[in-house]
Amino acid sequence: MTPYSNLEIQKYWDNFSERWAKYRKRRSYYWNSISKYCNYFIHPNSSILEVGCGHGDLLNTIKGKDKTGIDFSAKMIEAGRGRFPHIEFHQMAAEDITLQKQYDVIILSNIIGVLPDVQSVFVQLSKVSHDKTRVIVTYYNRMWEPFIRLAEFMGIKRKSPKQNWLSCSDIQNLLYLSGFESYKESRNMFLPYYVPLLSTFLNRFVSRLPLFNRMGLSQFIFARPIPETMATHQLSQKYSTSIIIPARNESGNIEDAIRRIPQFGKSIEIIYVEGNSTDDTWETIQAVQKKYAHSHNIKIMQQEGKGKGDAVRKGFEAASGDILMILDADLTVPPEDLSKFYNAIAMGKGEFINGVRLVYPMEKNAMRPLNTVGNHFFSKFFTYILERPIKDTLCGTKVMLKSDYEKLAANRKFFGEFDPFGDFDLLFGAYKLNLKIIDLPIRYRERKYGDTNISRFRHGVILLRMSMFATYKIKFW
Ligand SMILES: Nc1nc2c(ncn2[C@@H]2O[C@H](COP(=O)(O)OP(=O)(O)O)[C@@H](O)[C@H]2O)c(=O)[nH]1
Ligand SMILES: [Mg+2]
Repeated sequence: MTPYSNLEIQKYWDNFSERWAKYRKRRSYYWNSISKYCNYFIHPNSSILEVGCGHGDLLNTIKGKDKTGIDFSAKMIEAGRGRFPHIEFHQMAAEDITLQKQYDVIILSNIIGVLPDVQSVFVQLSKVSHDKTRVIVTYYNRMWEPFIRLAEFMGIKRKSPKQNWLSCSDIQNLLYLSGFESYKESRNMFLPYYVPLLSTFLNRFVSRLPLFNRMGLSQFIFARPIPETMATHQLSQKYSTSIIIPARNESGNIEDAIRRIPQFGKSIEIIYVEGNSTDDTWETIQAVQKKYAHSHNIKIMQQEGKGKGDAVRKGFEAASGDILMILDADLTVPPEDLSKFYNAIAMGKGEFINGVRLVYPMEKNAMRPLNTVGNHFFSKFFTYILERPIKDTLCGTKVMLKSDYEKLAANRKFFGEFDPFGDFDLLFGAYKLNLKIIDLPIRYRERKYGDTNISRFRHGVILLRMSMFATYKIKFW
């Protein structure tokens, strides 16, 4: 049964329906900016559900293959069907969702402020979610409450029904209580009206700068269903893994890698990708493949192109495992630790597992001082850009599902082929795919054989240039 307060609100929206289209149109700059931001993270093939869709204006401007909207106001739904015939509409209370489908993306845009019981709505979302569903909650930033009240008082803004004014952590907590974890949040927008140049400057630039980005009016919270806990035997049966080992002048490390990689998951495939070596790395790889043929599934290949990034991409293409891992051939990331990466992704702790060298103290010569300073700088910088704590960007080991990598590779033109090392390419791609990125600390070791292939100054400049480019593509578009 719909609670009494709900009926009152329903009446309010029914009455409002007639003026809704006009009102949305007048405020289209503000509303479109919300669709635009959500669209950045939505794949065009996704199925979308909007809860509290009104006439469906947001759904109409959002990417997606099939779109469904529910709203408890019959008048809103009726008008929506007339305006947007390509959207599937249902008159339905958010507290009692009876749809039979699971959606890739569920959006609640500026509705939680007027729901009498937000938690009971969030609980409903489980019915229409699968493991990889993304929930996007948009809402006013609570810091703006006095200004919005003032705007309503002065008649600049439409008077809305009494708002809940939930803070970001209130919303995250309500999501958590309902079975969802929020893994990323962001804010933007200082001027919700279009004033040529000024709006662009304030909204696209200033509101996205550090510190200012806490104050934006529009707030976005990204959440996903909390993964179920899994018994150890389930975990070990869940995925097969491909470990890609890029190698240039690593002859003395090749066999150690095989000896030290532990057993985990359903099965392991090891892929060596050699390129541009001046020592006998390739011969060693061939010999090791033969020597371990009885016990290990080893593929070997040589790259035509240059650089680690190119080698990793070649290995990823050839991989047949469910999970893709990179292991640097210099074994500075201990191969024994790969099982931690497996557990993290198989348990669903994260969807992109980022190795981190900067948590544990390092072996004395593992990283040169200037590299350490550089790495700390990039860590701060990336935490800002990617809106998640990213302690290290350049650790050799990064892990993701092959199915996600395929989407990342298909979308590579968005960032362009700009990264010779491949680390940023993967991190940015994962951000754009809206994956949950998590750090996994490892103990970074000294190289036992050979020399680094990286030249600090030349590559440092390339990294800076890539960061600038990414800042533009991720933050200030
Ligand atoms: N196939 C291939 N592997 C490379 C190339 N450049 C570097 N690597 C490998 O990529 C990994 C990381 O390189 P490394 O020289 O250790 O860089 P650092 O860890 O930043 O000092 C190592 O396993 C290298 O052997 C390349 O051009 N081709
Ligand atoms: Mg190295």
